[in-house]
Amino acid sequence: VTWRFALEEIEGSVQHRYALELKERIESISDGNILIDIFPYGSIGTSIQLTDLAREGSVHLAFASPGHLADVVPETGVFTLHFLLSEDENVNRDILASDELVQVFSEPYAEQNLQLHGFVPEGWMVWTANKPLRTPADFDGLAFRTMTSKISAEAYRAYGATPTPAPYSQVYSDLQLRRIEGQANPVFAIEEMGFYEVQNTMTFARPAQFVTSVVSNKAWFDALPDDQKRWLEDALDEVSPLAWEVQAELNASRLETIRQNSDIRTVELTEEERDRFREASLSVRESYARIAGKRGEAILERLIGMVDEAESDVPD
Ligand code: 6CS
Repeated sequence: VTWRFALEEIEGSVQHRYALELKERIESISDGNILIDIFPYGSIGTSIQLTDLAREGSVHLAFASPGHLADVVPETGVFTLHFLLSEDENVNRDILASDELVQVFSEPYAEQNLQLHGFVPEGWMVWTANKPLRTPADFDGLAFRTMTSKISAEAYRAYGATPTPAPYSQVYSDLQLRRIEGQANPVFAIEEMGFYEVQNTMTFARPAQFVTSVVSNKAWFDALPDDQKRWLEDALDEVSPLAWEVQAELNASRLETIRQNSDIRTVELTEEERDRFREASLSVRESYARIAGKRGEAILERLIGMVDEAESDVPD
């Protein structure tokens, strides 16, 4: 049999490396009886289209990023909120990899015929524009590309920007044509999608990690023979820590690549500057609660609790 796995990112990306690791494990444990066919971003559609294909079962496995998915599974919009997770990347890694978090979200995903397998952090979001973005005032009226869900737009509306939702594949040309003036993505993506070629400043504010989720068609997953289910779950468990290493490595090495290939300016915000964004971001939690309802609100509170608990466990 062949399992089809659709990616929201191109070859060489964090998602692609993840998929290759999964493919190797599944093909080996099944003695070549299961093959994984990887579909990198491009040929089969935008993130939302990939999610639709996974919901209807045309692809078995897919990445589904909350930034887009939140219009389908509103509770996932919590990952688009700024200054919510920890400043400590390792705390975030542990929370995002926890069984508890997957359990909390499994019902909202299941209602959309999606089996949630886990969350994958891909690094801090970095802002690009043709100027530094040091204060919310720098966002004033800025046509800023966001992922396509309503809540993703709210995060930047709160800073005064004019949010311009667009699929990932459209961002480069929209920047080139000046239909948008800025966007946010992890460094590895800014490099591989070439955004640094059409922007002159990267602002490091660490507002949020880029988080994605790994899903499968629920009916397909439920019907898998027990041994195949176990192979998939074990392989996903093994790949998750590797993905963490891959994102760290790519985000570091590609910053060097960007520096070598351009004279882009990099701006690191001070804690005081970040505080202003933090303050401005808080109202978006109310928008989230409105959109995601009671269950979403409970998830938000639990996530805040998990961060607090994990941070108090961290030795100084
Ligand atoms: O900005 C986006 O739309 C995309 N960014 C990344 C890093 N992965 C997939 C997502 O769709």
